Amino acid sequence: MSAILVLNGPNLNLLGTREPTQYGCETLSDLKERCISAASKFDHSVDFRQSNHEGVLIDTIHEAGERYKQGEILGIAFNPGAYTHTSIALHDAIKGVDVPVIEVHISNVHARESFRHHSYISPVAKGTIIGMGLKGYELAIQALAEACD
Ligand code: CA2
Repeated sequence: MSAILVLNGPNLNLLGTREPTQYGCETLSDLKERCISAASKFDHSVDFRQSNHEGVLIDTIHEAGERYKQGEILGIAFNPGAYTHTSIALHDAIKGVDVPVIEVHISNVHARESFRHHSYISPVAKGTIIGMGLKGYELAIQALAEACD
């Protein structure tokens, strides 16, 4: 059994507490359950993490690079939160390791403020899933589980 790393960035610990129109009513813990259930359909496990700190996210991506090399993980479903739009450091971290990353956004960032339209992550991601709510994480898990590379 391999694992899929589900990594969430800043403020996503607040899921389900505010802004239900953008992010729905489910909590981060509900999201974790969804991810575990989605991965179990492919006999995979989930390593579910959230951090509000850019450096912790970078360290987790570096660690994932090592784990991918060892065959321990299949890839990362990554919602970088607002760091999507600001972080060259996260861009460089993903570029610096060999691990497939699917970028996930709960809301349709292109239908929101213009500062959310640019992503530093998309050019280094294998793919992006945007605006599909929490279902997007399940789709990312499916994509990583069914990938042939
Ligand atoms: O749509 C997404 O998933 C985002 O990555 C969410 C980020 C936002 O900055 C990105 O532009 C798009 C924000 C996550 C904050 O989540 C909250 C959830 C509930 C209450 C407050 C914040």
